[in-house]
Amino acid sequence: MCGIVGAVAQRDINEILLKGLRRLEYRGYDSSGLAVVDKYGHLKLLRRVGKVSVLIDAAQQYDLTGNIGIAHTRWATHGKPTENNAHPHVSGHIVVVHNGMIENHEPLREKLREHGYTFVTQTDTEVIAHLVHWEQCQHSGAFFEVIQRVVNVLRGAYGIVIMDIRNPGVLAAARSGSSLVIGLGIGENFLASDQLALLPVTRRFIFLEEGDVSEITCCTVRVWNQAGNSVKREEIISQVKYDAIDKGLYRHYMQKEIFEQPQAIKNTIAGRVNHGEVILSELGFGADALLLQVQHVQIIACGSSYHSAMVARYWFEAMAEVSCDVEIASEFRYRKPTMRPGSLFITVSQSGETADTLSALRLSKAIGYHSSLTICNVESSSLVRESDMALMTRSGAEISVASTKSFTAQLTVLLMLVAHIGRLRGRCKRIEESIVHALQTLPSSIEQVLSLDQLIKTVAEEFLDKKHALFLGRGDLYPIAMEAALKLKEISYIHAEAYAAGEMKHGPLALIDAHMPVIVIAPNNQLLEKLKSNIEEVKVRGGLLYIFTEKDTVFTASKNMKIIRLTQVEQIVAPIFYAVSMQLLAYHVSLIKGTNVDHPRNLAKAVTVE
Ligand code: F1P
Repeated sequence: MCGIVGAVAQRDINEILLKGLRRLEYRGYDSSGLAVVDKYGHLKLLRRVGKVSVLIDAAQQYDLTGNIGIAHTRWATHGKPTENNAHPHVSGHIVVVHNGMIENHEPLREKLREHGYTFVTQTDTEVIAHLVHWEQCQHSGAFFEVIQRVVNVLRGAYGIVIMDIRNPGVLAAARSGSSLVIGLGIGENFLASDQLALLPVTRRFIFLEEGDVSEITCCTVRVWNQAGNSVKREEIISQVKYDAIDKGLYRHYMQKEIFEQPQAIKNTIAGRVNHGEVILSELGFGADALLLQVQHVQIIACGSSYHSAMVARYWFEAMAEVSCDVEIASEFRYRKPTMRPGSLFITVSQSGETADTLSALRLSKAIGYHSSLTICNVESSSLVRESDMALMTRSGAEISVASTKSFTAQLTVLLMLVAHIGRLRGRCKRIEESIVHALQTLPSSIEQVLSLDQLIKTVAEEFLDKKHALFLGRGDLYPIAMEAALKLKEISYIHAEAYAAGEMKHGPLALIDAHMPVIVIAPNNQLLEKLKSNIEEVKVRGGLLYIFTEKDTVFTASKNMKIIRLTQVEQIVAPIFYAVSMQLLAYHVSLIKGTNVDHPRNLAKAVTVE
């Protein structure tokens, strides 16, 4: 989604802004721009459609030196991705960049028109620029007070950074539903939507909280909370790796992140499993007492995170013997959910900023859920801050839009949580021991899947001319079929569907012919024989079968049936293990089709708008 960088310093900041934009590219965007104020107080504005490199090339032709500036990568929501709609937006002496979406922009636009403002873009952001200008012209007061008045009338989600050309030593910022971080320097300060943008200039950060308004100069940082009171927010030293956005020797981030999974899982279980036990002490004092009262688990998530939650549902019910519902956040938040007594509300999210998931968490509090827990990859995220408890996935920064290592790390954490809650509920100790053992052997099993990269590539070659694909699984591998279909469609643009294999005869069998590839996830578990009957149904109708299974299962390859044999795996972790083979398949299909692996069209890494 959109990205923001702002800087106020005693040195020239245009390099910092452009470098920052480059480091935000992974979030997905379609245009970019920057505005600086030079030493004579003149505004210099440059915007371009397409890659940040286009903006950087254009910047070579102008003198964009200045000590204060703001920059933005835009992912179009209101108005097409054109140069004119790209941020920053200007109203008189006010310059604005904005992440998020202003829901009441239409009535505000009408009102501003009555005040004589003319709109030159189709964006909702232009409303903010005019509003700040109007407020400042109408009433005297400090810059932050103007911003406070403006945000009071805005509805929706925003992270905004504002510059006043007449006062070119101050940047103002406000956040509600869209993250903003202040980077602290010596004689210089910065703002960004993501700390990654600022790692070349600082490691010291202040994460703004919901409703905060802030003003930074090169030497001062001030923050006011939603109630308008001046507050001191904690300074944090970032542990995020500087080279988190470095591809190393890999061709794509997705490839790198797929191959990082054995290590990501090792990191995720480190210190949390020992002698057959799961230890989740980071849940905090009193957490066990809370979890002991849990009678039901409600999990909310979006996209790949929803699929990991779907797998966890099988696990919670089978291994911790607690009932579990899973729902997509955008559905949950807009129906009128009834709450079962003693329900634990879990959110799963790699970014921790997904707008719908965050709103669902807030709704859960309003309707009285017992307690909330998030499983997340970003410690400083809104979900982590707003949940009662948090369990971090430790997969490291994930850059590719399509989730891979964060997905398998989520499953790893969910499985540990199942073991933990199961133990508290007095479930069989042997289950916990088996979970721990399976998790400890998982990294080496995944290494073996990764060693089949070239074999999976040859399978992928057969998808070059395919327009559709069907993925089948049963039990806890059904959500993995869903995830596999999502991976394939998001990065190769092949239309893909997933079905619980037992559902085939209720409709999808009608699709089967020699042009329809059917990818079956066939682990060596108690459902294998059932699955074989479903495979037979496809086979006799001439379907093109690709069976991903283990070394010792009994399958005979035939004309239209390819068997891809992976190593044997502990069945408890089979969903995590097979997910990796499906990621490799999608990755290679994308390569063969020549699509943009890391930045699939129309998609973004953090979905901060609903
Ligand atoms: C959900 C999600 C990801 C997906 C992509 C867009 O985000 O759909 O699963 O890979 O990055 O967002 P999150 O809530 O897990 O951050």
